[in-house]
Amino acid sequence: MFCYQCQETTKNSGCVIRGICGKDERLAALQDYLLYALKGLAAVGMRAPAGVEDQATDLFVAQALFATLTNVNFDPERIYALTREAFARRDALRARVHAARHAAGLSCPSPLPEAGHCPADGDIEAYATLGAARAPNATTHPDADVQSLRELLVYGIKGLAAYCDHAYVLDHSSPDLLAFLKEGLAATLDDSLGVSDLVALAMRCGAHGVSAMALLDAANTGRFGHPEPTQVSLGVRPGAPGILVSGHDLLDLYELLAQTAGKGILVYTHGEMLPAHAYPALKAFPHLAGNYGGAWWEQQRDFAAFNGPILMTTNCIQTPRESYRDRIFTTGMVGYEGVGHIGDRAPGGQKDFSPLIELAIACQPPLELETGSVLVGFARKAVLDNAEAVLAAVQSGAIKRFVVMAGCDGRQKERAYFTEVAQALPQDTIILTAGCAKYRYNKLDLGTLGGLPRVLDAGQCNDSYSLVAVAQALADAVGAEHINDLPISYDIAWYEQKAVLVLLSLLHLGVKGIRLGPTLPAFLSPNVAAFLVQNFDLKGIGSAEEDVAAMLVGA
Ligand code: FSO
Ligand code: SF4
Repeated sequence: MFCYQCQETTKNSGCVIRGICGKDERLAALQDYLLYALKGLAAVGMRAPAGVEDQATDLFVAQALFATLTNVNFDPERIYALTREAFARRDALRARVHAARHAAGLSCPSPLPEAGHCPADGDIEAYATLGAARAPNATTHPDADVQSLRELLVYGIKGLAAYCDHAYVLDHSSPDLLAFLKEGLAATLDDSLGVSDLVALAMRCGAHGVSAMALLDAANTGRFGHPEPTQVSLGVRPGAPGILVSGHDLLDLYELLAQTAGKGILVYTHGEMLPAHAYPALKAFPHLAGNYGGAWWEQQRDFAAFNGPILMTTNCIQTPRESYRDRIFTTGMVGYEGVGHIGDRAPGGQKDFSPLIELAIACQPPLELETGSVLVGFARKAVLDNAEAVLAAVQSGAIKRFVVMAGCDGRQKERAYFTEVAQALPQDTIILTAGCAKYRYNKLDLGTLGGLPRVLDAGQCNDSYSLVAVAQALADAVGAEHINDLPISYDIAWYEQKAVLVLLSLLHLGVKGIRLGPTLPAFLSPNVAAFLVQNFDLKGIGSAEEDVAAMLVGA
């Protein structure tokens, strides 16, 4: 196997024996073959004349891509089924495209790449063998920079696919976004595209990332209201069993809350579900009891102690320990071999969470891990409602600098850097955060500034959009030409492919001088990394002390 799509890749080079995430060789090969099939399907889709496009297939591509993100789907049979479906859709679409082009008197532009017509037959082991031959290091392009940019594009597209799926779950659609997934995937099979074409595609991927995050923001706020500043309890309410919900899918949480109402069961959030407490339609449920535990990588400790059922709505799932294996459930695109799965909702219906509810009633209450609370809910509306005060504080010099510390958390001890930066930033700075990166400092008492907490938590990683909206509003208010002219520094933590998309989105917006850590992506070739340094002043992280000193003078 060879996989280097996430920040925790072995030796910051590539996982070759088994993924640090737990992905084994067979699953890696099956995922590689699924990606290959999706690229073939996309290549066929790109030839469809107007009127032959197939929105259901385009959405399928997004969902199947989502299954290949880090820590989403560890179920080989599910990946195999998705690959079979990809090939079946490819072959059906190819027949329709062929007939439509023939009827319109159109000739074939060029031969389809192999992925567009290879045989679809094979059992799961045959697919694994074929997939092993399509690992990123098995299909390298002779030009290392083209290879690197293809991977950058694929990982950005995976992040885009995940956010598209989240928005579509809430009935917010965008054919443009799905069309770009197709275009970008097909481009990675096109040998006529060189470095400058692929750089342009990566930037367009970033532009679509901004649109996807805006779409998801509209979907979440349209359905659940605008986040409001909210104190979230970190302890447990005594005496009642609980269900723990993790991941990013707010609709799953909503339906679970509705189905558990009045049943004597408390619902707690974990990891990236923490921001749910700020949404009016979710916080209205009195049995939404608090947030339990830390970031995704602490789940094995947290889930063992929780005692009740756990629902994984999206990434990041880790190998379940025996102590809670029969209490953890997946749903949506998440999967884990041997773990209970809650099926999709029928059109207009709800998911059926009764297996978790029945189990919860028979479980002990959670063990308390900590006490206290954290403050969430500083998404764009909550911050902009305070715009005058924020602006006055900036103009008077009371707020000297904002530091965007969005992104992901992870296991590596080097991530202590982000805690150290948060602690070392002076009292006249504000930290803007989104994503699970916040767990490195959101429980510290960093005080307030001008009536605002010094850590403004906009929400999940997709709510990085809120941070951009705040920066843009601030730039407009002070008459700055570009958000780069504001006193804002970026110190971003990344882990998986949604974060790659967030990075491309920031680059598309022209943000310069981003620090990215704990390491730069292994899939950046030396020349591609140098290009990002030269054109965007992208930097790796240094020591907390040096970086804080540099950020305070705008470097
Ligand atoms: Fe984190 Fe995992 Fe939100 Fe990611 S829980 S790491 S970038 O999946 O999606 O921030
Ligand atoms: Fe390794 Fe990350 Fe790939 Fe898992 S997702 S196999 S940890 S590079």
